[in-house]
Amino acid sequence: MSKYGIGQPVLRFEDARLIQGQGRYINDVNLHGQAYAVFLRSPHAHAHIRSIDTSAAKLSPGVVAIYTGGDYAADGLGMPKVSMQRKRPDGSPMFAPARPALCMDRVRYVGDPVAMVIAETLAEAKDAMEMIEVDYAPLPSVTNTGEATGPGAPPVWNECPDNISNFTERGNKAATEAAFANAARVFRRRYVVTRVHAQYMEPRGTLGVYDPGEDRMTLYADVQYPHRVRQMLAQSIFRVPESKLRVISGDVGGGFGTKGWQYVEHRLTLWAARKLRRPVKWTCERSEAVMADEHGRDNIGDIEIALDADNRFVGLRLHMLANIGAYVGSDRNLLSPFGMIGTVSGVYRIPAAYVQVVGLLSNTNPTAPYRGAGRPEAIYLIERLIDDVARELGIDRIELRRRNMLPPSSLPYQSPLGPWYDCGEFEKNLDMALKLADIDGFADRRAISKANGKLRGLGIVNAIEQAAGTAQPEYAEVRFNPSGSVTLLMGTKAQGQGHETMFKQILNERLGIDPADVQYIDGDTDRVAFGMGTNGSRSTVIGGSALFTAAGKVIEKGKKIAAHLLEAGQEDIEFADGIFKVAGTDRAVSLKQVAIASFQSARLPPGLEMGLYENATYLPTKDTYPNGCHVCEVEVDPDTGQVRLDRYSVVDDVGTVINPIGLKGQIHGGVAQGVGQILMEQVVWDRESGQLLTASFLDYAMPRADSLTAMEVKSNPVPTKFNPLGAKGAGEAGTVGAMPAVMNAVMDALAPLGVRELDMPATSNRVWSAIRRAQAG
Ligand code: MCN
Repeated sequence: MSKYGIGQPVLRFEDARLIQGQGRYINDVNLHGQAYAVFLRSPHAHAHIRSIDTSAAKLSPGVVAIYTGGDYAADGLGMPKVSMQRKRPDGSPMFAPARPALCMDRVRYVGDPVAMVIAETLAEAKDAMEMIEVDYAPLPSVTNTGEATGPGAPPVWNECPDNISNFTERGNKAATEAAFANAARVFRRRYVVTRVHAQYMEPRGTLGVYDPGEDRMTLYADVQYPHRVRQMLAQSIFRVPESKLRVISGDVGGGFGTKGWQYVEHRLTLWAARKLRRPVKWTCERSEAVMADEHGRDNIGDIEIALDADNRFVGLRLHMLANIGAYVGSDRNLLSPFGMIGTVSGVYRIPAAYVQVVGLLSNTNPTAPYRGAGRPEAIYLIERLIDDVARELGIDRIELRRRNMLPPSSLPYQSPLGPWYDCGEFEKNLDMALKLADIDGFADRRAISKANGKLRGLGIVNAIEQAAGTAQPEYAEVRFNPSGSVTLLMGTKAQGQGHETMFKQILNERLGIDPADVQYIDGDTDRVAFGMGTNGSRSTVIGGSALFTAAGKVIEKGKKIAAHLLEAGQEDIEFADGIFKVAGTDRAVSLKQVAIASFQSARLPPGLEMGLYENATYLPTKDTYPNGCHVCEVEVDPDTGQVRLDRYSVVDDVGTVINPIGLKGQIHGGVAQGVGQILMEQVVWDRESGQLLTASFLDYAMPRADSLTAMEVKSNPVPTKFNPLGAKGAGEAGTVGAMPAVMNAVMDALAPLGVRELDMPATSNRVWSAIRRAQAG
């Protein structure tokens, strides 16, 4: 087995470059003559704009231009399209208000952009921005999900008085009602999933460029889907052929879903660059990011489960309110709560289930997929509920889970909410994780904690999610150069996942090519023919399968050349480990020699086209279902309410593991984001004024190294048969399991004190208050 093949713990090739400061992030890109843009953003959650006066600002030193919504509208550019069709609960069409590039008559959340100032320097742009006079007439606002609809909720849009944008339902309502009617016991709970911001290491940025010679625009931006961004900008905004636009996404310092799509700053800097005939650059500042970006999650789930007399689950019902923000700028703003709610029945056999999701408008930033995009929320709901049910029934929560879990013999399994689980060993994951977590030692550890005046809690969670979906294909191209080295072009876009290493491993496994001979390219629409980009943990499965398929075509063509070179019949040629061989002989030629020969007409069989470059576009036929078990142990100080993460163990099944180190990194990072959300992170607005209270790291708490603990991660791979690699997605799996695992551990620690209700984030203050409330009865 090659040291670079599939399954090898190869250190990331990209890191040597990145840790030496040689990465090329968006803010590293600077062009001669560029001007600097800043955005004036609304200080109000909701206000009517009476007037905008830019006259004094325009005279400020260094100002190149100041644009408002009127200027943009006058140029007649288009709007992004929303293709998802939904309805409102009364059957009327979905209310999906488009977001303007710059607001004209109303602002609808703190941070809504109102004007763009462009100047010779960043400082001059900021100075001028302060001189713009906007006369706002503030309006009542609503930011809180639970208050966004119903009596007294101020409408975000006059055209939609109840703030209900859309409604989705899934499952069999009648069967579920019957299951509840006949059940021995029914349990109901409300769980709140808070709103968070991705807080990438690198805030967003864009550099718009116009080439008058070619009448062509180039957008440098840290986006996850360069080709889709190009298509949207070309077709919907600028109405030019895609060939008139290039999108380049270089190194990206974290995306996590919310750098997925087209932000207004992209089209505005491009538009301004074309108007001004010079590059226009915008870099989001850290203090601007929470105001400027899409956010993640934010929903309230009322979930109910029905059990029979043997404590088997017979029905599941969920009514969810999802806060989608002030606009539906693209399909992305509809994706999170809806797309993945199918896995809310978890790894359990629940014959009847029914889910309703109501998408609510509010005076907040639009929400969009953020690591897990609905799947952490789904597992959070079911796994918290199971713990609460077990506690209320006074039975063992592991036993309750085992009793209801889907055994391998029941797979493939058609869930009542849509997903079709093809394979997995859920109970084995659980057994392995309990062992890894030393569950047998928990009682002793709890006793020690107690002796020290602390509470210890254990959270055990079975996770499953739907990843690498079938909706979009992916592209790969393997290009040999005349000297036998290779250029590998991928339609996915790395944001830190280690794609270069992972794809070179697949190429090495399939073709035996030394990674040192391979140049890796992604993120440039002029160089890579096509791509859907990176989201939904799809790159390894779909991009990797495209690469596997393209490499297969290399082998097929290579066999023809090798047969000719070895003077053998093509059917006698075998290929393995980078060598073509005449079966049963020692006559062989390497792929590299074959590639070199492919550029030399005299060495080719008659009629065979010269060169060796193959590509493939791969569309999977089935989604993948990564799954696993997370076990978390926390210690809580009852005097301060402080939660300390003490132990964390994960057993994951992501099918074939391409790179165990890369996978561990993904699990660690995903768990860290789950821990962050449960223990401290939250975007908060003042309820009355709608003011954003957590715009900076002074107020928005982020996990640090000491918020985490060493993690034990093991794999229990059950390869899927539905892609040639047998891989399942992994990039979000850590977060899916971590949110419920940490919260369940906290609740387990607090249970002896009688605490039964607590929502995230489990900050010291909230935990302390919950303890005091419970003690007060
Ligand atoms: N991997 C593996 N074997 C598998 C699957 C994955 O070894 N069967 C490893 C590989 O090292 C691969 C990595 O895990 O490079 C991630 O693979 P995959 O699950 O295909 O996920 P994507 O590459 O498509 O990344 C998307 C996913 C998502 S949706 C979010 S959100 C997220 C995440 O990845 N954002 C990230 N991880 C992130 N990691 C970083 N550093 N930065 C982000 O923005």
